[in-house]
This record gives sequence, C-alpha cells and structure tokens, in this order.
Amino acid sequence: MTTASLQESEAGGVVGAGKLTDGIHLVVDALKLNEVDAIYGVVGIPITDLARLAQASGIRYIGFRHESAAGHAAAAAGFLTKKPGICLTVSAPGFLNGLVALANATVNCFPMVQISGSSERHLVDLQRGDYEEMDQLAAARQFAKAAYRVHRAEDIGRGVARAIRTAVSGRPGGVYLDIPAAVLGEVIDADLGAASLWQVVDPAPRQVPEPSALDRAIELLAGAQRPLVVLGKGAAYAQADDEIRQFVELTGVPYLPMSMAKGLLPDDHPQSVASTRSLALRRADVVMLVGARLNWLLGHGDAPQWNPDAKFIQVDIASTELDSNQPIAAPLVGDVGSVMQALIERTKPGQITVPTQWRDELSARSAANVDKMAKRLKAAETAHPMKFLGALQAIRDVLAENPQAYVVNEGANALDLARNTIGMRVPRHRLDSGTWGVMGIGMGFAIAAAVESGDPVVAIEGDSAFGFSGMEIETICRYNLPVVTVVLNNSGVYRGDDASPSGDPAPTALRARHDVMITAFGGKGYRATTPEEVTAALREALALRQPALIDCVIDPTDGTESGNIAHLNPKGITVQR
Ligand code: ADP
Ligand code: TZD
Repeated sequence: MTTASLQESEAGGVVGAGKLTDGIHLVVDALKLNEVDAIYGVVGIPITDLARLAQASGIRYIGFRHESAAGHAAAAAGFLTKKPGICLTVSAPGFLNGLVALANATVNCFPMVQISGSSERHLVDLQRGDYEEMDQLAAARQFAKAAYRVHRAEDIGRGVARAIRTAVSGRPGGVYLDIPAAVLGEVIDADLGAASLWQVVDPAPRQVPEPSALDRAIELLAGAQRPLVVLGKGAAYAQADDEIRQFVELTGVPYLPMSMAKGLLPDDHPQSVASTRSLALRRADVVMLVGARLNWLLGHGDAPQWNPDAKFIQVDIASTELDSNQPIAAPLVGDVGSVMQALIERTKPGQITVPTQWRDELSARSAANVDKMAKRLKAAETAHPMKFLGALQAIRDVLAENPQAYVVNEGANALDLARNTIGMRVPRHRLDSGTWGVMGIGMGFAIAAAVESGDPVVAIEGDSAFGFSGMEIETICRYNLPVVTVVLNNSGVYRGDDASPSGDPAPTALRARHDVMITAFGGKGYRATTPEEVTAALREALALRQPALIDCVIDPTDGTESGNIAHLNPKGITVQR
C-alpha cells in the first residue's frame, strides 16, 4: 500500500478515484468504531496491509515474533481492560500458532478476538492445495468460545460486532473471526460499506440475581460457624474492587485469594487466609466462591481437602458452572459487581458475623505457618549458590518499593514460590500461567501489561518457561517497553541436576546465559549470583524504565519435580534418573 492511499484512507476510507472502500479498510474502520486501540499480531499474506492501515489510522500495532505470544498478549489485554484484546494472524500456520492462546484465553475466561486471514475458499474447500491451505474455521471451533467467518465485505461490520459481543458478554472467552483474502481485497461502495458498520452497545450487560437468591445466600452465610470467601480471577476481571472489599470487610469473613485475585485486597489484609489455606479449606462450613471455579486448582471441592459437609454459595456469570463439581446450595448467577453490590444492600447490619473461635483457629495456624516460612526464608538469604527463595526475597523487597509494577509469573517452582513469597497490593497486577498451567504466556502477558498500562512490568520466569516466548524480548526492546524479565535460572525444567544415562543432556537439562541474549537486541543484561546482586540489578532496571533481563544463577539442585503438583505425574514403575 502506498503512503498516498494510506493518507486517503485516514481521510475517510476512500481508495482510488471513486468513492470505494475494501475489506481491509472496513476491518480497520469497524475496529476503530468499536474503540479498539491496540492489535497484537504477526504480519504476512494476506494481512500485512491491514496491520499497516491500522497503524496509520491510530491503532497501536505491536508486531511479534510468534503468534502464540501475540495471542497471549491479546488475552492479557482483554483481562486487564474488560475489552476483547485483538490478535491478528496469517493463514494456516500463523493461525494455528495463535490458536493455543485463543484456547488458553477461553479456558481462563479472558475476552479476545483472533482475526485471521485465510486462503481462497474455492481452493481450500476442494483441497486443491492452496498456499497455506486449511479449514481454519473448523479447526478453531472446538478451541474457542465461538468461531465465525465473513464471506462478503458488507458483512465485516457484522462479523466484528458479533465477535466483540460474544467475546466479552456472559462468560468471557476467545472468539475466532476468519476473513478470507478475497474478502479483505473485495472493493465495495464506500457509503454502503460505512453503513454496514456498527458499534456494539453495552457489550457486557450487568446481570443481577433475584432478591430471593440473594437472601438465600445471606442466610446461609449468616448461619455459618466457619465461613470462608474464595476470590478468583473472575472477581479480579470484574473490576468490582470496591464492592468486593466492602462486602468482605463489612462481614469480616476470612477470604482466600486465588493467584490472579491477589491484590484485590492487599495481601497483608488481616482477613486474608492465604497463609493458612489448607486449614481454611478443610474446616470451612460455608464457602462463598466469587468468580472462582471448583476445578483442579481447588481440588474439585472434594474431601479430604475440603470439609465434606461444606455448603457452597457461588457467584458466577456462567450458570452452567454451578453444580459442576459440588452441589451449590446458594447459586448467585450474575456479574460480580452487581451481585456484591446487591449483597451489601440486602445484608442487615450485624446479620453476618464471624465466630471468634474460627478467627482464632485461623490466626493460630497462620502464625505457625508464617514462622515456619520465615525460617526457610532466613536460611535462603545467605545460601550460596543462590536459592529460589533467596532471589525471590530480593525481588519481593524491590517490588514493595514499586507497588504499581505488574508481575507476570510462569514456571513450576518459579511460579509456586513467587506466588507465595511476593505479596500484591493492587488489583489485576498479577498475571500467570492460569487455569491450564501453561508455559509461554510470559513475554506476551508482559508486553500487553506494559502497552495497556504504561507501567513497569517484572516478569518472573523459570528458565524453561522463559524459553517458550524468549524471542519476544526483541519485541520488548523494539518497542522500548519498561519490562524487566527476571529469569530464575537453575539450568533445567524443574531442576538442573538430573544425570543422563546417555551421552545426551538429561530430558530436563537446559543451559543458557539469558542476560547475553537481550544485549543482542539493545536491552540491558544483568547476571546475578547473590540476592544483593538481584536487588541492585532490579532496582536499577526499574529506575531506568528500559528493557532489561536479569539472569539469576540459581542452585541447580534447588526446586522439586513439577513444583507443588508432582502428584499429578503418573505413578507406574519408577524410572531410573
Ligand atoms: P481462579 O482460577 O482464579 O479460581 P477461575 O478462572 O477458575 O478463577 O474462575 C473464574 C470464574 O469467574 C469463571 O467461572 C467465570 O465464569 C467467572 N466470571 C468471569 N467474569 C465474571 C464476572 N464479570 N462476573 C461473575 N463471574 C465472572
Ligand atoms: N509445555 C507447555 C505449553 N506448558 C507446560 N505446562 C509444559 C510444557 C510442562 N511444564 C510445566 O508444567 S512447568 C515447565 C514445563 C515445561 C517448566 C518448569 O521449569 P522452569 O521452572 O525452569 O520454567 P522451575 O522454576 O525450574 O521449576
């Protein structure tokens, strides 16, 4: 596309001599009309001009090295903004690379739209062997909340509106929008084109349950001896921070934040039972789930991890989630903001109280657990070679000086230990591997957090986890984003000390100087072998607000196989290591 035609399009979607427009212009116009301000993608046939035009029209285009990372960025943008993040991919392989992120977004209930160019329908559908031939719509359907294809330029506005509405309304998720090359290139009358576009009105309407459902929940909670609130990432997503805090503090009920709900209330809040999680689950008699599923992360609500007599209240936008694992005694189907507001309004003063005995039981166990952890932390402070907990304490202390910084976190031990060590004080500032425990979200999530907020990001990465999206540090450097990547490098997946029975490295072995990598792209690399060096490097990197990577040299013998989910490994005949 020439600069002249770009300028023309900026002036109103006019291409060439007549009042004409085409599919590419209509996609950009439809996105702008729906207030999309960023696109994350990888260009190629047939979407390169679409990216150019989007950029020329004022949409921020972030070009990635791999579609998976671009998709993860779009998903994170969706989680952070409550507007679907947009990922742009090319046909077949690019589309498939993005699909992992689309599926992950759907599993995590993050709104995103993957818009992909696709090859010629008349060739693909007869399997005549087109360039990047694939039936993308069929492939996407099973991994997305919904999948649509546009066949005519005049339907682009409808397709974009439908994709946005579906992604963000009800339970959010990933939507696939297929736009074949022929449709992107289709030229139509500009007035007809403009008239075919519309803006989605109230994309995610509020939803309040019946008063009787609210009263049922309130009465159950009021009669509890050992009540507990569990806050999940649906609660964080809802951006109902004040309502949640008010309800929790008004009732005094102890609460457990799931990892991405950390910071909804500050982690040092006196009602947090994060440090006595297992006792809280085992003993609670009435549990109120707020935007949290009783999936594997919560042991499906089963005994012995949970009290077998526990009664559940569940606040969720998706009615089909209820009764998926345990009977839900008090369903509250609606959006978290509306439900919490209604609960606050309907709860009579003093109606819900927490017996002192329950509070005392939790505090006593919490004090013991905190004491145990303090000893582990103390031992790690001076250990050489450096332990995970040595590096993480240093990171924790620098982050405490920078509460606005976003934390992205993936790995196994790197994930479990960082989650427990690093307190969050601000809502939606922690993004991690989520419901699937997926590796590869790191750099995409970090890029989206930096782009959407403008604030600094610290990505705390296992060395294996980092490798999945490591090339995106070039993207971070190219866009000069304030992202500091901290690699907890113990030279392996889980651990770095596995022996190998053959001449090859062990299946878990890795070896890299990640700090050297970033210098190739103009970023600043640090190598840290002690907690003091981690502190100094992170402090400096955050102050510079420039792309940086700190490779923390961690004891290869530190860490456990699969972190804290080793029990999920099949237990057959022991394999020799
Ligand atoms: P976690 O992993 O933190 O426990 P989950 O991802 O399992 O959280 O659960 C999130 C839940 O929140 C999903 O069941 C989803 O339907 C729900 N949800 C998402 N957005 C909202 C919202 N705005 N209001 C109510 N529920 C929501
Ligand atoms: N591939 C993908 C996409 N997701 C995964 N979860 C895995 C593979 C398997 N896997 C884990 O579940 S954790 C992990 C892998 C490869 C990496 C653990 O090593 P690490 O972290 O270096 O990132 P620690 O801190 O050394 O444990």
